[in-house]
Amino acid sequence: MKGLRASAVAVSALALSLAGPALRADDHGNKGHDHNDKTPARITVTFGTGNNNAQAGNTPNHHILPQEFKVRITRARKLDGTVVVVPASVNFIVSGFHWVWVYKDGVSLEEVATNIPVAPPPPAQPPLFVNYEGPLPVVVSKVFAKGIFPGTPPTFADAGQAVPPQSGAQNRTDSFAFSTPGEYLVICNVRGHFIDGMYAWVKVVDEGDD
Ligand SMILES: [Cu+2]
Repeated sequence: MKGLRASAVAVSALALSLAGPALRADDHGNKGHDHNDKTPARITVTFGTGNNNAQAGNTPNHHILPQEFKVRITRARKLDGTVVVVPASVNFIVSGFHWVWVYKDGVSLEEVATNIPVAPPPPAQPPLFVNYEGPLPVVVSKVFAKGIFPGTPPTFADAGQAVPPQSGAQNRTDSFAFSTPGEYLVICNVRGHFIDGMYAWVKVVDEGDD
């Protein structure tokens, strides 16, 4: 009986070591999925630097911070012992009127930039959005995922005006999950914001890669 118990312990220790570093308890005693000392499993990204510092043109606000970052696909154990893949997670903190679009791995900044809709002669207004999904007609979209449309009815689009009365109604979190390694271009689909440099790169790696 005693011998049986010892071998059961040995087997479970072996199972743990086979499962790899993702399932080791970290310093806090958690079965950690986060490699805080290395590439994180999740990251918080500033998408627009707030609607409380409005200024002419607002160019300084039209940025994604950081502009390049790396996140990691991890593994976790379910209660029944099954090991599952946990996507790398990017949480965009969106401030004001912005629209997160993430392109598929392989889509370049140049491709999207050269497909910004052309502005008509004044006094006509330029298009509000970039809305590039690939050469027309689009059969398979080059967009990996889109965030919340900032003009969601009934009042979202006009609730976040930067001139008084200010409102935080448009401030939100858009969370994206990446299950496949690659390099993903993120833009703000608002045309003028993208022109101001509102884009970033997400590099997604799998456990063990760097
Ligand atoms: Cu924007």
